[in-house]
Amino acid sequence: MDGTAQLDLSAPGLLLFWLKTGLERENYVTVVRVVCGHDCPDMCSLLAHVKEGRVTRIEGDPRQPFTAGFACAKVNRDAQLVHSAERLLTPLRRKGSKGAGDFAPLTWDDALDEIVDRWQSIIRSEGPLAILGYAYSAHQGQINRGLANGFFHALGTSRLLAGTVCDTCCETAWEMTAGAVGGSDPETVTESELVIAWGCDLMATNVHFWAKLEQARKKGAMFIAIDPRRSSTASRADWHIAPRIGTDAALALGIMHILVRDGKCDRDYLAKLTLGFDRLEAEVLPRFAPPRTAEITGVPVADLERFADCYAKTRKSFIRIGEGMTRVAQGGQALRAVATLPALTGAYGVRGGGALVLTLGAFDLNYNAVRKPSGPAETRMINHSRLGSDLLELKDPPIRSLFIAANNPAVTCPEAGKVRKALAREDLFTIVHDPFMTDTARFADIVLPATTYLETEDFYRSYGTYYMQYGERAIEPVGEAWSNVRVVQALASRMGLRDDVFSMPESEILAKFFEGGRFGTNVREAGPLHIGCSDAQEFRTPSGKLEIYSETLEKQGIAPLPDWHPDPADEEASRRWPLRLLTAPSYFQPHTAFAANEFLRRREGEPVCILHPDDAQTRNLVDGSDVDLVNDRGTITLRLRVSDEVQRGVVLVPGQRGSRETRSGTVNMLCSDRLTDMGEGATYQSTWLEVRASR
Ligand SMILES: Nc1nc2c(c(=O)[nH]1)N[C@H]1C(S)=C(S)[C@@H](COP(=O)(O)OP(=O)(O)OC[C@H]3O[C@@H](n4cnc5c(=O)[nH]c(N)nc54)[C@H](O)[C@@H]3O)O[C@H]1N2
Ligand SMILES: Nc1nc2c(c(=O)[nH]1)N[C@H]1C(S)=C(S)[C@@H](COP(=O)(O)OP(=O)(O)OC[C@H]3O[C@@H](n4cnc5c(=O)[nH]c(N)nc54)[C@H](O)[C@@H]3O)O[C@H]1N2
Ligand SMILES: [Mo]
Repeated sequence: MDGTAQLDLSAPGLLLFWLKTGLERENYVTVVRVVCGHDCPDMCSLLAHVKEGRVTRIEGDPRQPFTAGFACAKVNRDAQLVHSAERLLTPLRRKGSKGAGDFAPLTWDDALDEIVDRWQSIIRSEGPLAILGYAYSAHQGQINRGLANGFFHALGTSRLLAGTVCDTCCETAWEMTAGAVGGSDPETVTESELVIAWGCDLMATNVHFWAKLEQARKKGAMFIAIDPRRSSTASRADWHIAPRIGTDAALALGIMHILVRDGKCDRDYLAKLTLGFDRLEAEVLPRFAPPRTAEITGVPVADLERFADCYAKTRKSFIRIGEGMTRVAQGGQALRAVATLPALTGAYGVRGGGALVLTLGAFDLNYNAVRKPSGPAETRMINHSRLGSDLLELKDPPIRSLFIAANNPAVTCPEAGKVRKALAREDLFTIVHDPFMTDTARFADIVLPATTYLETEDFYRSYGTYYMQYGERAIEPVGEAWSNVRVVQALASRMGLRDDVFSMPESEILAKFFEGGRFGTNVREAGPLHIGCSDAQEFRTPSGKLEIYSETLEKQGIAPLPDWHPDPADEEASRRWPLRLLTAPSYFQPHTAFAANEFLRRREGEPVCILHPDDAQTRNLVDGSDVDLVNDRGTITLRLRVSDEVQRGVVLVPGQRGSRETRSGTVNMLCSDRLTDMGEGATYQSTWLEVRASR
């Protein structure tokens, strides 16, 4: 905050103050409390400084205890994103061929009329299932995301099984173990004595947790990072354990084997609050003695012993579980095994102990009022990871029109080559709603300019903390940009939908989330609200216990006990392609939502792949050269960096970068649309390939 400013933070919502330097009109600065709408577990409360209708500065809001007054290096610069010269200012209609990016402006009325005409004709001839429409996660507001999906629900179109590229595997696996509940409160990590970031690059994707962790470390807590690569988090840990990709279940089971062997289990906790430990102990753990575990994971026996010893010493052990390790063929088993570990020492029973993947399950909100206002309960669901093949292959009826908001699947979905091939279909009427001309938007028939979160008001709830908050809009929409809410309300009215949510302002829709629920507070005025969380982990499984053995999984034909087996399809692929893909969001360019911020693009640098020096040497590849990444799905070209931050046999591709930045293609053109063992998730890291000099 400016040293000269007087800011009254006690008044919620809109805050006005003078700059002492002058009383002229241009010196009015409005400070608006907003909520960061980007896809991130932290959900910052932010203060947007606004002058003459423009955001001039963004800073963290000191009144939010978890995000505590600092914003990450990306969001700090969102004034540049919202006022970027690359913003789309009007609706556009395609002139050239699909993908060429040749468009002419048209009015909103003409654009909406054309969309509605086409949809009505498609519905008349082939029914609503011939339309697929969705909004994805780039606007985390429950109304901007939810109402767009509610609109397609009410229309009875085909719908997206959303989240499969992201968290459905870890969410399902957690649910099968602990139930539909959140994990440990991240704010209690300050009281932990041992903190483990298990497959989670805190510095990149959960930076406010890192700040809390620092407080615990000052009090003497030990910090261990478990990650196949030396991530920026791992390089700052007291100890970095580097298992092979996809072997976390074996690692966790190996640690459990030692805890049992040495009599270090909390038998009382296991008997009272878990189900099936006896079977795990008899049927699974004997196979994970240290020598075999070391062979599978690549973690030396001495390290396994030391890790088990550290873990057994305290119940105040907090495991922050990341999503990355579940994006492999056996990802669900990995999560279930890691989530079982805190039960063995009883860590789930104490404040500062336990595990956290997501907190979503704790928010008992009436989402359906917005997401499912009316329309058929059942419809045809399309897995997000299979978007390309479904658009190409579905019949009875085929998809004739596609509406995408807040998502860039031509870059971020698996089989991105298939996605582009599908988007190029001349008989697919495609509408893309985005603030920017993305790789996906280039294929659209109609592009609609979207606002960013700074131009919208909405209700937010975090997926990595226990806060919810209403965020006001900081500025009026840039150009002719419309929010997701405004677009779907205008479309709903034209399509004749009568549900009240399609004609209410956001501030009234807010109340819908709380109908019949347990939160009675005036959320709009309250600022950041903590919903409360018990110190001991609650279990909402059928048995009311932590289900090490899951009957629900058994009924689905999935192994009911956490286990690890080599994956036959991965083994087969690895015989043909010697390197395994490792992928994770990069710090300055996670996914593509910040691609229009030139400063952040430059800070991230050009798109690269990273190989271990030995792998580069055996292939005669030198740092800084162009290389082709090749497998059965295609070839892409990136700049090579050589570094021992990755293991031998692995190629790391940070982030997902668009066509204008990469030399050719994007990494997801190499990733298969195979699904995980649980939750139908994406398996980006079950991708095998070779790296060669580019010609
Ligand atoms: N600032 C910011 N925050 C974000 C996001 C963002 O774009 N920006 N994106 C958000 C989204 S959508 C998501 S899904 C989350 C994702 O964030 P995380 O949950 O942190 O998951 P990933 O970044 O996918 O992977 C984290 C780490 O897992 C490691 N890893 C990969 N495979 C394995 C494995 O087999 N075993 C182990 N132990 N580790 C492995 C990777 O090397 C990586 O360092 O972050 C969210 N947070
Ligand atoms: N190789 C590989 N691929 C991955 C991953 C990985 O780790 N590795 N991670 C996966 C994961 S976890 C995720 S969540 C996905 C994310 O993938 P995407 O959902 O495609 O995320 P972004 O690339 O950020 O694209 C979001 C788009 O929404 C736009 N947008 C922003 N705000 C708004 C708004 O308010 N309204 C509208 N209409 N549009 C808006 C942005 O400009 C941007 O174009 O990627 C997945 N893909
Ligand atoms: Mo994600």
